[in-house]
Amino acid sequence: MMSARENSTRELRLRTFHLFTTNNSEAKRPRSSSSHLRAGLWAFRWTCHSPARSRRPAPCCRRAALRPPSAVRLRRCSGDLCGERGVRAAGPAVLRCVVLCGVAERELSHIPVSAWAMASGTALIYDEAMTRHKLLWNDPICDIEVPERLSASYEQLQCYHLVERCVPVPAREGSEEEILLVHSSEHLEAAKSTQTMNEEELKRISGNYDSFFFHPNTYHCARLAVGAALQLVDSVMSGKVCNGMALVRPPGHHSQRNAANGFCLFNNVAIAAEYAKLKYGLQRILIVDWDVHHGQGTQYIFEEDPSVLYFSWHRYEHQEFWPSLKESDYDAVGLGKGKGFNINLPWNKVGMGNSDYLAAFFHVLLPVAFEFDPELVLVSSGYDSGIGDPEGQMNATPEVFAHLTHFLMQLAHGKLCVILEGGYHLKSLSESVCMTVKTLLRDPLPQVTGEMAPCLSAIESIQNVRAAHKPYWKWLTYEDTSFLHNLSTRSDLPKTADTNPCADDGAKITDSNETDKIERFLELHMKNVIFPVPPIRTATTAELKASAHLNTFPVHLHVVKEMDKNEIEALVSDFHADLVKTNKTLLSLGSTLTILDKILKKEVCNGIAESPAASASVAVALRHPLCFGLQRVLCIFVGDMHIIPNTEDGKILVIHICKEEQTGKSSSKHYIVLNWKEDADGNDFFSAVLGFILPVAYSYQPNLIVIAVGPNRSLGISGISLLFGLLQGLAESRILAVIEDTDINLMQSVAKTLAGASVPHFGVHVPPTQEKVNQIKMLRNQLQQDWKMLQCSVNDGI
Ligand code: X5A
Ligand code: ZN
Repeated sequence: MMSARENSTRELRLRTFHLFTTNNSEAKRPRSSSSHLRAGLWAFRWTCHSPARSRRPAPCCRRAALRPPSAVRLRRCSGDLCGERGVRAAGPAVLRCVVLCGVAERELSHIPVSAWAMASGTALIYDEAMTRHKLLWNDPICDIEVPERLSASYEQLQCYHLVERCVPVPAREGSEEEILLVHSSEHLEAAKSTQTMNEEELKRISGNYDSFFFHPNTYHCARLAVGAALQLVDSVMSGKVCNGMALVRPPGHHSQRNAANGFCLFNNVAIAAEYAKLKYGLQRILIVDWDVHHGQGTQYIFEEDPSVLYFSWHRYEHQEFWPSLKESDYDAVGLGKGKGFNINLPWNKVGMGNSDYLAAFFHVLLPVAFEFDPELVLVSSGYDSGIGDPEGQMNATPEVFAHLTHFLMQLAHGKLCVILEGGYHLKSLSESVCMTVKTLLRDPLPQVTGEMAPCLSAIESIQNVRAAHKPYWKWLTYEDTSFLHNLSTRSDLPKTADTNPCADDGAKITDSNETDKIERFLELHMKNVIFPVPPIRTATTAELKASAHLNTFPVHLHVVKEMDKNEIEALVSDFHADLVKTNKTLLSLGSTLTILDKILKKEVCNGIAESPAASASVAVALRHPLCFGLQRVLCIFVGDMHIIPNTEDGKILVIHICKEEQTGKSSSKHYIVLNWKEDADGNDFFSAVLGFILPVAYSYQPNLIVIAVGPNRSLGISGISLLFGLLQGLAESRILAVIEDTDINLMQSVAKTLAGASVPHFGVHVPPTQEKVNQIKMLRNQLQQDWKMLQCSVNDGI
């Protein structure tokens, strides 16, 4: 007989196993394991609440409080938050266990809390009822907001077999009380009164607002849209799922306290944020609005509220584009206590594309978001910022939304709620929705297509918003940011040549010919973008698994068979026979190559190899993939590197992170030295990853990534995990980890991150020192001609 403890640990592993099999096999999901899940074999998930955290980074005990104890004893939850059966750990961190399927409590005692980081599952909310709000008369402004936006998106999700991989969550009507969290009772009553109106009356009352139409079903649909957003917040905050998406109509972000506006009646996302604050005591919520319109409604609602950080990029064209407001510009930073918590990135040109959006994330949103350290992330997810949209006229292709989603999944322990806003090109919309959901489900990401260089106008906008926010954010303290007043897009100025050819193409996409053309383009494009996902996520060798005790750890690692000695010798002698000094080195090279082979053959996504000589392993491993015909391998090496690989042919790019200049070699295009010693009192590395490493990596577009940790590493575990987490979006997630370190915590953390857990919590955020910022500045100046995603201002060297 198995003891209760063994039994529950077994369940824990089964669940984890299930997670990866389902995540990775698109169509052929093992039915039996799915019904196991439904039957509640693995019946609980964890979430963590930390009570009363101060908004500003406080002493490190704040973070320490978040770390769960090694095991918790389960007892009934006091019910103050969830009202469900659950647990409460000793200490300030409250761990709640939601018992979904009635597993007896005594069976669940002493679950290793490492399971906590694995809270998993993606909620999908869709209710056909929300297709029953529609325009009844002729109105050329409103006629794009059609019911098919919802049904087409859902059908495309079905087509990719994504629906069945999500946890279905029903929508509900938001209550009047919930709507009143944001809206006035006058507004609520006006909306309610439209249910019984005839067409003429509906048309008249619609005329009271800018760009809105009422239908007799509108009020019901809008309440469902609100309720869907709240259901999603509840699913994520209760730990039932880790993240999710709600497909809703009508959208919300233009709606204001007292007015409908821009196809929006109630502000779904704003209500969700207020609800999360109230019900879960959250103190920091991030709203990312990637819709192509400015969510002025959301801005007004949170303008003075420092607990909600609102970021929006939007087509602006010097206030020419709807809603044509002065307060949509970069200098609207928030009011009163909310100063610094409203971030507007106005696009002054149409045709912005993948690289412009990524640059905005690297140089504006992500550093702010990491410093803000949200407890929950909400996305006002409009896809009218995607290619083919008649409103946005931008050029971003669906796969970029996978990357944007992936970045946001690294915040707030992965607690991410994506709520639909706009998006009016049905094909572009539905493919982008699929990219988002696929990423939420932790599939490997497709490569972003197109030249990786932001256009001049995008850089100008980025520079100005950075300048506007410099007083409010520590990471900007030592950056030189100055306002740029003469913008290249001002019509009274002579036009400067633009670096991005796409951006010059401001041709209007209005006629149906254009729409069809983009539809055909996307049909083909997505065939190239979607790729078969390897059946196994993370590979390791038996030796490592035993030595690092990773078998007691709830991450499913696939053990690969090792090569025999002769085989390795034969392979190694082709490259660097001289490197192999000991038998042990030879064997570890064998493990490394075995795992690498599996990655290159696409049998596994990623893998971890332990090596007593990381430099040697890396030197061999770096040449091996080139024989497979890969064109670009990115190697990030942390610590002392004894063998510097030859990078002259451009097929290898090395970023070497070490304590001080020890190689005597200075940085060049393909060999970059970053002297970075992580601060002992807190984490300052994220600014280097976001502002430097990611832009270089995205500019390079590698086909494979090798991240190696050698001796004498200058980064802590969280910094290294952050590298793994953020770089996973590249190279179709093909990452090989080579680790020369006996630190089990490092191994486990890397394993977890590769297996798809969100990055662990960092130490307290400290701003990088002036010296460190200067180094990045110098490297940026030296390299931004080669690696164009580094550009974030037009002053230096463009
Ligand atoms: C949600 C959304 C757009 C309104 C445009 C009015 N609204 N011209 O995308
Ligand atoms: Zn929009």
